[in-house]
Amino acid sequence: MHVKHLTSALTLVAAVLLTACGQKEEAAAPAAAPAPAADPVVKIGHVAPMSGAIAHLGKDNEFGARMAIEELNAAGVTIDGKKVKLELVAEDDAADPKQGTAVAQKLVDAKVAGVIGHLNSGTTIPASKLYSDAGIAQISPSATNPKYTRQGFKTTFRVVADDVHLGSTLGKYAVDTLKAKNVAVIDDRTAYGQGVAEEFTKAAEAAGAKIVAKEFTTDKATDFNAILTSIKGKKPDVVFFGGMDAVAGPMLKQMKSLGIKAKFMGGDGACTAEMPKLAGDAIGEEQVFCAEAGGVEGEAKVGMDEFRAKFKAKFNEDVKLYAPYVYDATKVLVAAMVKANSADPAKYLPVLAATADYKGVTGPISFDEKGDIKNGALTLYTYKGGQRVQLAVIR
Ligand code: ABU
Repeated sequence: MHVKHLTSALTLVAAVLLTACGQKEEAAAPAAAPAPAADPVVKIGHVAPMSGAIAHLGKDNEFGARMAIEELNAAGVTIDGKKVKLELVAEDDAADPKQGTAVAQKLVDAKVAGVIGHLNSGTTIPASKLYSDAGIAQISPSATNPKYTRQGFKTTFRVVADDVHLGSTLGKYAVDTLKAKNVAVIDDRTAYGQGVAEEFTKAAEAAGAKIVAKEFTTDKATDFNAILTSIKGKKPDVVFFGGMDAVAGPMLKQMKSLGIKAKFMGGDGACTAEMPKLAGDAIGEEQVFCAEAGGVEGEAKVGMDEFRAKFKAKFNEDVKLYAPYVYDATKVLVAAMVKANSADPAKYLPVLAATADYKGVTGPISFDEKGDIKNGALTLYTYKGGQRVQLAVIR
């Protein structure tokens, strides 16, 4: 054999032997234990303003969602025979309608199974179209503008009463209980503020009050001297403000410095535990009256009180307004998935719509044909000694 051919043949034999040895070594290595399969993840979106003037309320809402998700994961959630891990996907809409739709699209793209939020009517309503188009269930724990659930979408739900209920009850209360004859109305031009002020106005007029002034501001304003000076000249018994606590607090301070002694009323957005901090001593004793868009009393209050204590222990903060409603909304959503044996919105949406008397910390939850809470309550509050004090629960 030619030397060159002999060398090639030897090289080939060596290569075959080396490969065979390698294979033998591999085969001899102990097989690695298969990694345990991770629980499938079900993503739940949450949106609220985590920046801007009402970030304190957004944080309150997000804490409510976190608490529910953590409890559910700790207890174990099984869907279709498989243990799942719930994952909160939290977004900040800064209470801004444009940012609201941007983060809604982000949640749709992230394929969340459902959304809790948004906090504001002005963000919740435009975002609801995106969730509806994507077939994703949305439960708002706090947006009270009636339009939200009146768009014919099958995906919109709300666990609080709406502005028709809020505004009409407060308007009647102003006249029947506070004996207001002359009323001034201010709103912040948001979907919520303007809507609740209109409902209040209709009810106060129907009950016999005269609207002596109608003014407006914005949800970012800090100086109200011009509108309050004009209002002062009209001598109202009550000033109603449609807007949030971040504006209501400074407005009360400026009313005090102008010597306006009228009672001050607000809807749920100005009915927070933060108001005494925001208004300081301008909040007065029983000068401010407002309503939360839900509430429990009697034996049902035990669950709410326990929730508040647990919340305080966990986050070292008091509930500011809607955290318990967010907590319930999250649990109602997951209960529908469990009952439907699916986290696919197409499968669990009809089950969610049929929710019947779910026992929440905020009271029983069932939805009407629009997705609104059935038989929603309101809680009237005033402020005394720097504390929010409950007056009555009204259905
Ligand atoms: N309901 C008061 C706060 C949220 C909103 O409706 O804009």
